[in-house]
Amino acid sequence: MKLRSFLTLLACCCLTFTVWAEDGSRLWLRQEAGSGAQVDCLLHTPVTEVAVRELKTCWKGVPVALQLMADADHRALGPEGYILRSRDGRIVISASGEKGLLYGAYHLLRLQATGADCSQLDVTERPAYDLRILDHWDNLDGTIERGYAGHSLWKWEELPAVSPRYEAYARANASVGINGAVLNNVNASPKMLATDYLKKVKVLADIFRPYGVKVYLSVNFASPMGLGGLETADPLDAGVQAWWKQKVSEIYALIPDFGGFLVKANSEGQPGPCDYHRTHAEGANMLATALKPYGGIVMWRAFVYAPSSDDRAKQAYNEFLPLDGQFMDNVIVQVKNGPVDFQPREPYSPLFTSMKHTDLMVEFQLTQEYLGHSNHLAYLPPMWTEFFEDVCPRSLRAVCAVSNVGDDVNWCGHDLAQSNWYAFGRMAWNPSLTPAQMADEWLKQTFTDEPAFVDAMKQVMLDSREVVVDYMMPLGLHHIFAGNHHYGPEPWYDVPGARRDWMPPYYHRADKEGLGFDRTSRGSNAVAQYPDSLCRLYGDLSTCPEKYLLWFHHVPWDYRMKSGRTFWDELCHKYDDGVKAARGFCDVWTRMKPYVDAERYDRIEEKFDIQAHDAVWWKDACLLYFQTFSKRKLPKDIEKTHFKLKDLRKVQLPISNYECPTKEMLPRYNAN
Ligand code: GCW
Repeated sequence: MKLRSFLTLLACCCLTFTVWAEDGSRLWLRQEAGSGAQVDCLLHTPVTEVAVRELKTCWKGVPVALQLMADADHRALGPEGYILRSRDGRIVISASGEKGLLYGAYHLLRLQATGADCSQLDVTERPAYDLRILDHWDNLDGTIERGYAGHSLWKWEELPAVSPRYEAYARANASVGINGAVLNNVNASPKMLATDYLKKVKVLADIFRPYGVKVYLSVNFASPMGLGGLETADPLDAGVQAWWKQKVSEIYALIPDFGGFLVKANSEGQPGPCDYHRTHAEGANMLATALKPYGGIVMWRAFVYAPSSDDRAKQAYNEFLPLDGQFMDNVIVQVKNGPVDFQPREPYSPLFTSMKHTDLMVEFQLTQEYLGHSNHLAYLPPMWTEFFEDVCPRSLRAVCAVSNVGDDVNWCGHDLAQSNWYAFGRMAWNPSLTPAQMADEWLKQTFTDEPAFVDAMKQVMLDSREVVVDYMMPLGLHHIFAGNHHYGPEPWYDVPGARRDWMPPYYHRADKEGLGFDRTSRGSNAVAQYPDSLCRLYGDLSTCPEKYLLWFHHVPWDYRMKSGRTFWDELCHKYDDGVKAARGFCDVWTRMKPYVDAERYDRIEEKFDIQAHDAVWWKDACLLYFQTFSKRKLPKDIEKTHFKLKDLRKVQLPISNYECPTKEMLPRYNAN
């Protein structure tokens, strides 16, 4: 090769390298620009323009036509459904609404990116839910409550100046079907509704609209006081009602398709209707009345628990079930998947099978508050599938998830955590997609379709959540996290006089007899909140699935498990399995090196290394601590502990509730 051509080639390589730095910013949307495919669309709206542009840029196949159709078949698919068909040497994407065309375009591009055969297409799609929403817990000062991927994407100080990431965010959502974003934390500042801020919200809404993403806001129930200067926020007060009506009309004048409000009321210190001896339904309906003329909705959270309750797990049910049937039809009660709080594993919240006359939506959490923040891989779809085994997807009106997105270049802190954002959108569109299908799609689009890579990493992803459960809280253990953050173990954390339901011993109940929270009829009887068949199953120690054992039972240390081991030995083995599996992830990743660019390889390698070390920290902390109650030896066939309990008791991580610890902050053992 001549020197000149060599230098040109070198220059091209450098250019490609700089343009496509593998910093994770491109998510799963990594298709190279194509050769300018032929794309026809008679309709010209901002939404169809996005669809056409996406196809023209990336589609590399036969000509594509986008067609709006008004026949019954298309109308039956709703405004977002679509049909993709190969016909006479071209592909027709047809839908009854512009959003259907947009989602159809992304479907086609996904097929191309995953290497599917696009020659004989005959696909009909309709989303399972009309509302597929991401909740951001972003504060106006730029921090994100429980956010581990940097600061907020929304730069309130700079708006109306626009960051290119706003559009990139909307595009990513549209590509997986997410159609709503609640912009701010449920612990909401009244300032969010100030006119200055609403104008900034409008800028975001305008950018998101062509991507089919509606904007919603979390509101502080006492805004009429904090912002409006009224003396009360009583929902039955005429002045309060008038204030909300006026505020809502101001919002819709700026944002005609505004989605509505999300409300956390009378929970963890937030104000709410109960402050005025009104019910949650009265509070929600007052806001719903103001929003109704504009088509807006209220998402009212059922995440409530008072220090006086004998069992926190029972409280949402106790407070909300009596209100069943009292909410207006534009109110949706938003319930966390489990009865306590996004733990690595919880049984489903019994509200889902009891509140039959109220629209409900499930709230999942993508940001890994209780799953190793953005240091650990925990691919969440297996958790959602487990939930949907008990809760029929059709019984829900909508789904939402607390976002794991921040302003980190790779959006989610951990490159592999992008898969949870991706999968949430796909699942919300079609909850019967399997975790494996979604992992497969995501891996092929984000990395490579090389089978050796996809097969190995798919297995790692599918195993990851269960592995986290094993090394953190196996067999139904829950909430034994450190007192001042939710990253590491601190099962011993106890402050005399403090709220019991914020202390791990409240949840694990370790004593010389055994371990676990007795929620049977002999204990708190939370089990009675489940339908009879489940109540019997869970309530009997011999039939309770072992994964929920310590959630429902105080289990004697020498109880005989299905494996034939004593409960104590089984617990030790579970932790040990978790550690070994987490180390196994590091080994698999080492073998993936040939298939991954160096930048992402190194970043992910460091994350897996942290995860494996943290697994040992969890195992040693929990087993050594519980051993002070069980007074039993660790089984000989598990790995010896590396740490001493007294040293682990001293670990304090210098992090706030919106930071992920760095490797340097974490306890590490010497493997040799
Ligand atoms: O998971 C807990 C978190 C709080 C959060 C709360 C909630 C936004 O620890 O940080 O507050 O739940 O869901 O309201």
